[in-house]
This record gives sequence, structure tokens and C-alpha cells, in this order.
Amino acid sequence: MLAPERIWWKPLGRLEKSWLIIAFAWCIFLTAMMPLWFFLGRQNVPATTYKTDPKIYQQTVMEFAEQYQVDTLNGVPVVEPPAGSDVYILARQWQWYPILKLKKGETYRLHLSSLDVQHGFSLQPVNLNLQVLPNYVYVATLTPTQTGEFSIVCNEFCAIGHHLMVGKIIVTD
Ligand SMILES: [Cu+2]
Repeated sequence: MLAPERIWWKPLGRLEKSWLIIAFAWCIFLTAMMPLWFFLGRQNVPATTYKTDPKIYQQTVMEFAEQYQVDTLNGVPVVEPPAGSDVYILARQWQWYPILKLKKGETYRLHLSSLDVQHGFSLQPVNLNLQVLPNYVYVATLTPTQTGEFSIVCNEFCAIGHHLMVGKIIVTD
């Protein structure tokens, strides 16, 4: 009868041991970084949320746009709200509405919601990313620190016209 040897494996070599220790330490480090970065990374946009109805939100944004419209760009109103006020953008297939004109150094409360499906608010080139959902409003506190034109692209696939969904925020002195 041939029984297997009692110790059939090879003991760990020095290299294998070292790599196991490195990999384990790296796992621990990355796991610890998740909660740590939440507090230290300043990655989280100061925000509040509230529930809404898409029809009501649309009404609010339309009134806001009408009240402060200063121009039109490619059929979309350019809106210049008072410094430091509540400002609104709505997402829908396939448009960001309206175009905002903000003042550098002023703090705004940016309200974001969708009229149809989920969209992704991605402000370029600063790379600020927020989820935009129907029935919910996301309010981000925002203080522009540089002047210029910033594009809003949709980074959540929202069907056939997704790639055409580009908006704009203009920041002036
Ligand atoms: Cu999209």
C-alpha cells in the first residue's frame, strides 16, 4: 500500500514568504486607507439631498432660468443668478439646463436633479463628479476658485444621445 507522505507540501521558501508578507501588509494598508481617506482626503463634496417630483423640479428650474436669463447659447439660456444664491441645473436626455454664469469666490448652492433617468454630472477639467437621479435633488455647496468655461459632461450612460450631453458653467470675475 502506498500512503501519501504525511508532509506532502514543500515548506515556504524565503521569497514566497516575503511576497506573502508584502501582499498582506498592502491589503491591510489599503483597507485602512478607505476610512482614513474619507476623513483626510477632502474628496467628499459638502452636500445635502431632498426628495422632489421631476415635474416640480422642472417648474422650479424653468422659473429660475427665466428670472435670471442674460443670454442664449445654442438654444440654451445662459443664466446669471445673484452671487451666493441657490442655483439650479436639470439633467434630461440629453441636455444640461440651463448654462450657469457664476462669480469667482462666491459660494453657491447648486441643486441637481434629473427629469428622466440617471445621469452623471462631471465638471471638467476640475473633475467634480456627482450622481444625478430623478426624484432626488442633490445640493452641492460650490465656490468657484478660477475663472473660465467649464464643461459638464454626462458620465453615466443614458442611452443613444449620451455622448451629446454637454453643458457648461461660466465663471467670471
Ligand atoms: Cu449620459
